[in-house]
Amino acid sequence: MGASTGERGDHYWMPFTDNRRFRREPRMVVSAHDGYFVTDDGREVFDGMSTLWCTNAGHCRPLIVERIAKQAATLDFASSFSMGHPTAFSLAERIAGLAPDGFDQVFFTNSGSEAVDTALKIALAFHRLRGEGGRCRFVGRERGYHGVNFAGLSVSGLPANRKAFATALLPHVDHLRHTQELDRSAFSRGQPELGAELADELENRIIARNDGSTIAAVIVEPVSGAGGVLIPPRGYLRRLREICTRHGIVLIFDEVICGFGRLGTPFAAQHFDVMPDLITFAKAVTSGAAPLGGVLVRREIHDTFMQASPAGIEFFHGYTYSGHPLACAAGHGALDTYEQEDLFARGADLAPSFEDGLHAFRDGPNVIDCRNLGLIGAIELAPRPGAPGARATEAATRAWDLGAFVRPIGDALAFCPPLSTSREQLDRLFGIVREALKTVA
Ligand code: PXG
Repeated sequence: MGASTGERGDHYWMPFTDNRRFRREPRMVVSAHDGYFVTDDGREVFDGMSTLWCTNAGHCRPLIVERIAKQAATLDFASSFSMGHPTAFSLAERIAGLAPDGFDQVFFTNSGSEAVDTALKIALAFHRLRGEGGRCRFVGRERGYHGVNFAGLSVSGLPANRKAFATALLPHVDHLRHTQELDRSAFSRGQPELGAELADELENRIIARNDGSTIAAVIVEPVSGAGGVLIPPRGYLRRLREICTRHGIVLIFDEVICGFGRLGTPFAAQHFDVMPDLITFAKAVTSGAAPLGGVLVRREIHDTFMQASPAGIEFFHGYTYSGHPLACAAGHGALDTYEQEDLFARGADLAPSFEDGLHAFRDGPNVIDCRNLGLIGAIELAPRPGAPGARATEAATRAWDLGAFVRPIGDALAFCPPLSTSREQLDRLFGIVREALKTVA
């Protein structure tokens, strides 16, 4: 822990932070490189979470830095409202090139939250253009995280995030149950074998009650992250796809965490070989180096907008900074780095060691589950009686002091290392966490 933030001023209201505690116990990073943060007291801390599931290529990577600097000196800003600049068009083309076949349109936003709200709006407007304006319901899932804007929050399923705003969320939203079943699937390596039938609830309960013709979209994270790293059971996503197809419902994969190599493929849709209708992305599209998000849109949906809209603007939606030149330059730099260093394949190569390393915690103190897919995983601890979350929070704090950043989510410790992580760095990360767990009763 470094000095207080006092000399830096106390005017910054930090997001998703215990601000009062932070002022007493600040944690300041002043620089970063590759897989490491450097703290204000000069320590190197391994970033075992790609910061917030973002820095898939690591920090301050030269190709990204160069692209941003060059863009800033050439065209710092131009709007994308009825005016264009080449960096946004060329990045959209590259992202569409990585996406599954048929996803050839990209709508840029500045964040994952905006990407989610944009996708939900595209679904509504698409149905309306086809004369199905009665489709006004959305379906999300318990423990899902789809950002913090009103629509995304409405389909999210994290009670703490919703509580203060519950009175003002969207009406007509249903939630599927989540897929974590520790009683029958704890310690699954990769996808749990059991549980595909959990998807049937969409048809048997939600559609049965409301009629499929009232539902605009179903949104799920292929692997949910902020809800505690929940890996979908084998066959589950395919069943969701089949049910949505039967009822004409738009299926949205929120790939804000899974996108850009986390599962070894550019997008999770390719890993699972299940194609949604819309894919949201953000975070690793720039390896975290600049705020950028977006929605990948299937050709038929985009065609509908182009063909069925009256003359003029086809979609009354967008952000001042949609397709911001600096963010798009950062995106190019990230894609260059992924390509040149073959990082998606390197992540896939590291995944078996990551799995072995995580599952070696099986016999550790208080460990009730280890789970993983690609380079995302979690160790779940039994909650301390009367103090849920305390064990994981203490373990993560201890790990930080020992030189590794991991994220506590409830009583799970989440792991999401950069795709560029070496085996030695992985061993050291797990070694630190093992030390930290020893000290947490
Ligand atoms: N969808 C998913 C699947 C996400 O993980 C968002 C949307 C929203 O993205 P923005 O860029 O608006 O934050 C996210 C973001 C956590 C945590 O506790 C996770 C996220 C954000 C903040 C905290 O792990 N994910």
